[in-house]
Amino acid sequence: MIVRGFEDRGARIYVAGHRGLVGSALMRRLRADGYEHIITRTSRELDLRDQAAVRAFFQEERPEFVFLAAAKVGGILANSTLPAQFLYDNLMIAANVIHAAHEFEVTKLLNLGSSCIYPRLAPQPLQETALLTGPLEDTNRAYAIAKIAAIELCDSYRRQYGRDFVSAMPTNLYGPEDNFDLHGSHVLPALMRKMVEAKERGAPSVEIWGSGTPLREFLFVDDLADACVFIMREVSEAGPINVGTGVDLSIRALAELIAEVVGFRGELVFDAGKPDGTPRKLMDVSRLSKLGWSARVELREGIERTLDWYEARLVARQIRV
Ligand code: GFB
Repeated sequence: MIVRGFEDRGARIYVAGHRGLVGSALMRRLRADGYEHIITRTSRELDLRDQAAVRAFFQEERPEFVFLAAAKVGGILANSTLPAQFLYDNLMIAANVIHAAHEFEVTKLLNLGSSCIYPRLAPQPLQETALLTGPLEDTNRAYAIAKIAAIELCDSYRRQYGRDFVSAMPTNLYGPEDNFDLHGSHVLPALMRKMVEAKERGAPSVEIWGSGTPLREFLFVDDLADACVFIMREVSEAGPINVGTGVDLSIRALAELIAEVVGFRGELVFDAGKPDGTPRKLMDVSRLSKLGWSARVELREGIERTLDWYEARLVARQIRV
């Protein structure tokens, strides 16, 4: 068998989760780079929780490179109210895809996780070495444990079988194709939607969950896609690799910035009855920056680009109705 490198534009690349926030950014990037053989399946066509189906898919398609961007994801409310789904779905997806990648001799696999794998009160900024050094944040413990298991799977297949499986841990992501459903979404799309709708209705205020004091770091998803391609090309090591901007801000400051971009001039009302989650989770991104990668899109620019996409989607929907 000829082993092709990732720079070969004819390489067979499977993007698991190609319709999601991360997967769709990867698709944009890989298409722009001229890759000719990108393999995808919707979740209807292939249930990644079904081991036999995943095995049959790998046997049929024989991907050479895999981006594992398929996951059950959501914001703080979805994570804390659906823990069984977050744990089971993500464990099954990871176990099935990573094992099949081993069985069918995938050249390289990139597993995507999240900054919530680190202990709730780990020293900031979060270094990769903080993994498994303390208790996790309660609101997303189930999801975090599934993502930690996925890292361990990659590292174990590397150790036992010499597989080149790597794990990238992005900070909180946002951008086109994000989930704007107010129960399931993360904070940035939720606040964008609330403010766009409040501005339209002329509402005097919007509700922000929690105290507004938690600190979060936000990475534009096209920057993550760029990092994924970089890691696929350049990095072959065990352990999580942090991907972020290295800069964070409070939820209140984020809300003020989104209000400015959207043009919402009403009041921000904080609902202390809703959870704050982790007080802070700023990534230490020095490992990746030493290897030569850093984020490019500033938060304001990323918010503007996301708003353009969201408004265009709203217009498209109105036309379709
Ligand atoms: O983005 P988010 O849902 O997730 O919430 P986490 C971040 C912060 O924003 C929390 C506050 O302090 C929320 O209380 N917030 C304020 C809001 N208003 C809103 C709102 O309208 N919607 C939402 N969703 N939040 C998730 C984890 O944690 O982050 C996952 O649950 C995952 O496991 C993901 O790792 C990246 O940053 O708290």
